[in-house]
Amino acid sequence: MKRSVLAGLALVGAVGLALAGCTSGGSPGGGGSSEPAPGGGGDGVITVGFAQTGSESGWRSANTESMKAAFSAENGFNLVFNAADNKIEAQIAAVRGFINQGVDAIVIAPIVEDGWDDVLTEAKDAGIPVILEDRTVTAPDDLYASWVGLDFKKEGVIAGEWAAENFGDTPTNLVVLEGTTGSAPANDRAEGFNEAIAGTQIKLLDSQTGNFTRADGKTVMEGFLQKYGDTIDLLYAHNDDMALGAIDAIEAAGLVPGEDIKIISIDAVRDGMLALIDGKINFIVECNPLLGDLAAGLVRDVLDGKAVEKAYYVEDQSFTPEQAAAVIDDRLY
Ligand code: GYE
Repeated sequence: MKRSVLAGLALVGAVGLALAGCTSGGSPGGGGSSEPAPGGGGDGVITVGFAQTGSESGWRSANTESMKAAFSAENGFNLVFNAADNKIEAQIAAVRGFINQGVDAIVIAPIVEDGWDDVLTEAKDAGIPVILEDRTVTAPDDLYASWVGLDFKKEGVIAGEWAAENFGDTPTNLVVLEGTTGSAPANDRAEGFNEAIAGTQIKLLDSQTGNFTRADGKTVMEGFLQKYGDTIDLLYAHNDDMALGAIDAIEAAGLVPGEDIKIISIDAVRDGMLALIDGKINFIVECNPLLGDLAAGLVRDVLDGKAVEKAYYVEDQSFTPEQAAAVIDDRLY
């Protein structure tokens, strides 16, 4: 598969790239054109149906905002927005609705990886291009035009390497809060982390889904604490929100998050970064949610008939408390 890495976006965000009108590096929408692109109504306005997962996390709020800002009326779009409350059937129904409505293009942040073949085939048969943002699917890649997002497996590897480096030589009991079951980030972040800690003295006590939410992160951590008490040394949470929920549970159990139980999480949203600076989280791997301008660029390019690659990876970075403190004032989310 052809893949392209969009480097340097982590701090400035996708907005910076679009404003710069960058034409190099194979980034989508590179022309920076304000010309209306072709699209249904003959008025130059492009109608786009966007099927969002829901509103489970801080990452998701930032992603939705970024998408709404990019697919704005000022930018020549008519955005039909749907958030599926993380219900797979509802998200597929929303995509079918967009097809019936005859939108010019469909953008999907797929809740789970599997089960997309039928509805993607229906979109293809209807001649409506599909662009995926954020999460990936297992469906054949000729069923969608392109994808833009993050390398979730690499995020897991970076988290796991930090764990291995800091705790790998001493017996360490690990619990894991997984993201939404069947989602690409939950699958890939687990795989990457497990590969990186293989052969170390880190031992997995338990791993359960917290559905990427604070509430479930807290509830599942309460269960872990009841079962394993203070034998837990390390928590790996697949996102900041679950780590923040777990912090509440750890404090309520009379333990000190970041000390009695070390915490690694992923996303680097503002609340997560503040907890990191506070010492309640020990290490965060970034996952950049500002994908709106890149997705909008892809929609324009595909409707303009330009060649696009199948996958565009946005680069992530990682933060210790000191590194977080140095950048917190410049963060966009
Ligand atoms: O890490 C999590 C969100 O798909 C990368 O979904 C995204 C994940 C993100 O709910 O916070």
